[in-house]
Amino acid sequence: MIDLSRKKDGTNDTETFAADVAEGLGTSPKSLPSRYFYDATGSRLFQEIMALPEYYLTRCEFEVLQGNRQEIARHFFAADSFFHLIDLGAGDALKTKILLRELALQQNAFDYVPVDISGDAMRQLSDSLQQEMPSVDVQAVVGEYFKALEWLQEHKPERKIVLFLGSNIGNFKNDESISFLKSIRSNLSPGDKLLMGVDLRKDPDTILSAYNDASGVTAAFNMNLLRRINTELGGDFDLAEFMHYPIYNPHEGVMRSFIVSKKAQDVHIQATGQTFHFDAWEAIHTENSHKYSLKQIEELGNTCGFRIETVFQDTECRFADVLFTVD
Ligand code: AVJ
Repeated sequence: MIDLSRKKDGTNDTETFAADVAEGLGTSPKSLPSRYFYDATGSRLFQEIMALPEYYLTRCEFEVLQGNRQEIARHFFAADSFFHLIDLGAGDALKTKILLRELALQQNAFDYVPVDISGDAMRQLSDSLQQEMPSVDVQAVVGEYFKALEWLQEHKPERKIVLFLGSNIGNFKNDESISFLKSIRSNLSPGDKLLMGVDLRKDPDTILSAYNDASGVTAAFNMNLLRRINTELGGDFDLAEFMHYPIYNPHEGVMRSFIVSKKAQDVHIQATGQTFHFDAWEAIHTENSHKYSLKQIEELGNTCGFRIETVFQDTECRFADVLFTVD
């Protein structure tokens, strides 16, 4: 396993978290970065979200990958040369395993490079693949996407196929998704590919329900940000005085999640030594989840130096896995 997660400037994770929280809560309108959802509790809650009846995204992508695995494998093998299969934000790689099972039928054609910021997740994934698919060569990388891609470009000159599944691109703002895809592109060469999962535009009620489930799991996932600030940064958020509030804007195609303060209140955070005031009904913006039309995805790809090779979709056209090529 390759660990690129250590910071050069000597700051630790808690200090970075505290600085990001201070900045987000100190600015108007207030916000918190969605990457802080995923501590152990948040990751467990996200697993629960993926199993919710309302959260169609995961099941749809499963259907897309399951139904098209042979064709996807054909595209990957088409160039007939060894490749690195780089899985950005691999996590437990449940969906990638559908492809790996198919790809593993051809030995020595590729190695699997899962990339994730969680060292625990990468250790567990390496172990489970060793058990389930011992023939697959696994080279896990712990670190942020950019660093991992740069490292790979420098150390692994062979052909690359990048996976960015699960509609994780949706969390970026428009300009961020462009710079993200451009930086992926800058670490790829002609003939390399990107398979990206995107959630498509659809009935706004279907989208809203996916982020406002009846059992309240998504609410707990959102509020986990405040719980984390309490336990890790010595905050005194009273969770009962805040509420989860998601809203979908069909014009922009953006699902936004907020945490709303139910009353005027002050919150003290020990780690930053600051008190933050909330007006009654003041909101913290916590997440964006973009929904795309296929036309927008094509434009986004073209802007960043990618060309669409094939679009794979579920039968109801709710979700797409788009295969891009670098010319
Ligand atoms: C993991 C970013 C794809 O935006 O749908 C699920 C996270 N947030 N429910 C998404 C999430 C609330 C999810 N992504």
